[in-house]
This record gives sequence, C-alpha cells and structure tokens, in this order.
Amino acid sequence: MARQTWKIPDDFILGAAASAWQTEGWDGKRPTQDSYLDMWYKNDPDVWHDGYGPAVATDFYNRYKEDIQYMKDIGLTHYRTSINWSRFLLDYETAEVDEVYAGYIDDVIDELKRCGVEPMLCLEHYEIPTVLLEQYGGWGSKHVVGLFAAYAEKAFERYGDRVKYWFTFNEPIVPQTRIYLDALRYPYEQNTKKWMQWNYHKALATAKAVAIFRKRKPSFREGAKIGVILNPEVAYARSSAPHDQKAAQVYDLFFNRVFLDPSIKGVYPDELMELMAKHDILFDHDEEELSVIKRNTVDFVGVNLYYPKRVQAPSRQWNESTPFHPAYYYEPFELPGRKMNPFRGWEICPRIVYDMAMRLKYEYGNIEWLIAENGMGVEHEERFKNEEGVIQDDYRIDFISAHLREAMKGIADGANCKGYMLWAFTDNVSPMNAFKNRYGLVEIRLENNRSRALKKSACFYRDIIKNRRFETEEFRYK
Ligand code: BGP
Repeated sequence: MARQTWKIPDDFILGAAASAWQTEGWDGKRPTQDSYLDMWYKNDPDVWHDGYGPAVATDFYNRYKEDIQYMKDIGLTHYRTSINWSRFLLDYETAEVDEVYAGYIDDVIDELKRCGVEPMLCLEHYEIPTVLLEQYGGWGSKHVVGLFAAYAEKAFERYGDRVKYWFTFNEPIVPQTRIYLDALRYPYEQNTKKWMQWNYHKALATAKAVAIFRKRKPSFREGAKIGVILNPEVAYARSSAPHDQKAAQVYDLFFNRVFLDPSIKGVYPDELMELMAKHDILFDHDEEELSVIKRNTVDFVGVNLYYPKRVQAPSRQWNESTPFHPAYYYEPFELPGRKMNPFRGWEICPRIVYDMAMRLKYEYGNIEWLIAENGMGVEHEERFKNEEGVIQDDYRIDFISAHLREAMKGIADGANCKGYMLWAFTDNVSPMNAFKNRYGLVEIRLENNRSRALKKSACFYRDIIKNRRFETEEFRYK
C-alpha cells in the first residue's frame, strides 16, 4: 500500500489531555471535599476494576513536576486538565477558595509555562461536589447552576492572567446519561426527565460562565477564549431508507444537538423541543434563561472523538409501560467487518474526524474547534514490551496517525480545526475500568510505585511535534 506524507500546520496544537480526578489522587483532600466520583468509589469500590479508583490515581498531586518534565521532553504544545471543583473551594455556597489546593494549581500552571507547555483548564470533568448532589440533587437544581457560576468566577479571577484556554465542562452529557438514562452508575436511577434537566442546566451553566468570562476578559491574557468540550457521536444510519435516516436524525437530536446547538447557536432545535414535549421530558425553563443561553455562546469548542454511532430503525415493539428513552426511536447497528478496539468495545473509524469537521464547517458557522480527546485504551500493554522494557505501542501510533490524517484532510477542505489533544498523557483512572485499559504516551507502573516510562508512541509524538509531518498507509474505510 502506498505511504503518504502529511504536513501539519506550524500553529496546529499537538497536546495531550487528562482530568483532575483521574490523575491527582486524594492526598491533601479534606474529608468534606468529595466529588461525585469519590463518593461513587467509596460507596461501590467493587465495580471498579481491581478495586482501584481515584484514591491514588497517578498521584499527579505529588508528582506533577516529574510529569511536566516528560511533557517538556516530548514537546507537548498544550496540556489540558481540570480544576477539581470539589477541592478548589472550602465552602461551595460562598465560593471561599481553598488556598492549599488553589496554590497547587498555581504551581502546576507555572511549571507548565516554565517548560513551554500551554495550560488549558476545564472547570468540570465530572467533579461536582458530593454535598451538592446530596443537598440539592446536583445538576437538577437551579441553585447549583448559580454555585457553578460563582466557582467559575473565582477560577477566572485566580488564573485568568496565565491561562488562555478555558472550558466549562468536559462531556457534559455523560454523567447523567450513565446515571439517569441508562442507570449504569451510582445511584442507578432511571429517570429520563432528570437526564434532560441536567442537560439543560449544564448548557445554562456554560452560558452563565461565558457571560462572566466576557465581563472579566479585559484583564485576561490576550486572546483568552472560553469553550465547552462536547462528545458528539457522528451518527451513521444503516441505510438511506427514510426509517433508518430518521433513527440517526433523532439520535443526533437527543445526544448531539442537545449540546451543540445551545452552546454554538444559542438555541435548541425546534424538533428537539417538540420531541421533549411529546414525551413529557421537557426541561423546566423560562424565557430569561433561554435568553442567557442565546446571548452567551462559546468562542470555540473541544470535540472528543473516539468512535462512530451506527443506528437503524427499531425493529422491536416498545412496551408502553417502559419509561421513555430516546432508544424508542433507534437501535444500534453493528457494521459487519467493522474494525474494533476489543478492549474498550469501541469501533475504530477515523473518518468521524473528517465528517465532524465538515459538519462544524457547514452547520455551525465553521466555528473554531479542536479535537479535545482521541485515543486508544489497550489492556495488558506489558506484553508489548521490548528487551529494554519499552512498550511498543505501534497500534497507538497507527491510531493517532489515522485520525490526524482525517484532521489534515478536513483542514485542506476548509475546516477550522486548530489542534489535536491525545487522551491521555499518562495512563490514568477510567470510570470503573480504572487502570484496565491504558491510554497514555507515558506508562504508569503501578507495581513499581507508579514509576513513569515513555512508550514508543511518546517518541513518535515527539517526532511529529518537532518535524510537523507524519506518514500513513492509505487504506479504505470500513
Ligand atoms: C472520555 C472522558 C475521559 C476518558 C476517556 C476514555 O469520555 O472524557 O475522561 O475517561 O473518555 O474513556 P474510558 O476512560 O471510559 O475508557
């Protein structure tokens, strides 16, 4: 097969991502500062792979200097993590800052900058404080939206002089989809109306944070911008038949446009409003809130892209006593011969990057965006070690190259894609899967006091950052 060489624009971001709760560990955390993830792990440690959870994670809280040295060595242009809301404040009602934790974030930012790595901060990567879930029902509450806005303001105040790239949420749809739509996560309650209320309040919280950010912006770093990281799943219909097309279109409304449209266009799609009313899951809202959303759309978007969503028209009868779930309108379709990552159970389909790029170009005003996460989690990577003990993760190199190639094709066709952030910088803790599937450029050796070691992919990434070019084999899409 012919090899192709791809040139990467000089200003294209080539970074890596992580989050607070998946890396930091609990060292220094006060007993009152549990996040949702901490609470879930404490209540249900057995559902976490090998019983390992966020308690120690990668111990980034103590080892960030060492990790940032690796970032410098690889040459990452940017590093994204989150501020842990539950730890950043001592009092969530008054937004009193915890100086110890805030000082640690100061140090991380300064160290990154000293090493030539631009920090990106996200305000919530599922780290809602537990007490807000217990007292107010979490994102079901309008009061919590206000508390988030107050927290955002404190974070902007503290770090706005040094941090240029801000995000309100990472994948805001995910926790409530797992909790209330599919009842797969603690407290395992199926409640579609709550799911939609959480979706709405997070869109509103983004708009409120954007409004505060814009007010404060003159004192910020030049070029500072605020966005949200979404995980729209490129939805492919099984066929061109109208019923399959409709399945994909409805899937897209409930899972993608529910955040894309309010965040970028400032309005909800009429079709979605109608469907919500029809199924009695319309969120509680008023005109003033909708106008806040309308006036405060994001500057740019982060898009997490891992796999496509393939759907077909439902073939089974829906039992009328089953609570409404968007799956009323679709069922998953498995493409025969699809290429899979068997460890995560996700289809590998690099074309999603190009298709998303074109969608943002034509349907969302060609807003500036970046691939905020893309990566490949693999189990038992130790079997790929060479004689020197370096993991030979050629599959990850192929995976990155294939997805980057689609980004380059998109840019050639006018996409406004500004960067690629690999998930993840080091191996880290996944919800429930913990350290089962490894994603990092840098290996974490749990058995050896969590020592770090570069994988082969880290050297590949260093090369492409330095040389601004990479090669791929041309292959046909599945
Ligand atoms: C994204 C999340 C990340 C990360 C990643 C990998 O959805 O934003 O936090 O976990 O997926 O998925 P997983 O950890 O479930 O394997």
